[in-house]
Amino acid sequence: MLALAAPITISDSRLETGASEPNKTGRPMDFLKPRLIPMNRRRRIYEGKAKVLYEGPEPGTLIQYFKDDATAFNAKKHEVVDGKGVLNNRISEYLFQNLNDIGVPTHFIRRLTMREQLIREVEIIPLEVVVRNVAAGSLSTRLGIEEGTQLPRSIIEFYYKNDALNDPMVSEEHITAFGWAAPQEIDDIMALAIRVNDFLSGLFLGVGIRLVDFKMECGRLWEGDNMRIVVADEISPDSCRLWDIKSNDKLDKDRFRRDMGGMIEAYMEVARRLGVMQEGEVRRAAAGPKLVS
Ligand code: AIR
Ligand code: ASP
Repeated sequence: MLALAAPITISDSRLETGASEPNKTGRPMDFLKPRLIPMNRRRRIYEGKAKVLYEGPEPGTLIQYFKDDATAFNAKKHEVVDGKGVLNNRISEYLFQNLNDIGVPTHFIRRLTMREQLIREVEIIPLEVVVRNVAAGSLSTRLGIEEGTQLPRSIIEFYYKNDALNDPMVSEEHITAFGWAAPQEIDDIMALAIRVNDFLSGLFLGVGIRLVDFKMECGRLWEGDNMRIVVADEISPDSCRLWDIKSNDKLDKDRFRRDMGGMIEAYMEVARRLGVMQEGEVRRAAAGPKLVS
């Protein structure tokens, strides 16, 4: 059985390296990482609900910073969940590195600190690409299919990334007519989505987790005159539905959306099973007292 008990507040200080963090405590910056410009002096390119993008150390690179903010229902529901950013940074790093390793192109270069990763600057295609293997969430609601029903085949859906419109579902017709992506790009995106789904389904199955569905984003990466579509943003329990294979326990953001509690414990369980955070590191993070600075 999984330990998904009462939510535990994780001390940020225990999870952080301190490197290029907002220097609230007046601690000296980590001089072991002199190449990084302190975060408060970096140029902020974009701030989203769960992440911030900063100018990177070289042209064509950005730094992606993972916040602890959890939002749902277009940010109508918002909470700060201590430690979430650290876990998502690690989990996303692991998944993107694996995708890079098998030749699925992504924006990911390397992790920098507990909350930051170096990425390639891409032109984000304004679509949320959702791949579903098992009925859940909005598919179940929209079509009246019971959650947990295995789908006859994987289904790819597109949503237009627009908070003001609540990310409405769109078809390929809309995408090409309004110029969000060209027909060839849609083909490339779908081919990527299938590869990502096949790979991640297997990877998660290996650690006793069913990949029910996930959302990915794509970007155009320019190399001289050549452009290719790569996987961008993040892949983490914030953007996937992950169910324990035996118990069907939810190990993802639905714990927050549905007020189930135990969100951070679920994310830690995913990190532990993937082996991305040392057993002791996860335990210390969970058991540690809240340090007040
Ligand atoms: N998703 C969609 N928008 C934001 C996110 N994170 C993800 C959900 C779920 C999948 O896309 O986390 O894994 C499908 O979501 P829904 O709500 O359409 O069922
Ligand atoms: N994170 C998005 C929001 O704030 C969608 C979601 O995950 O439910 O609405």
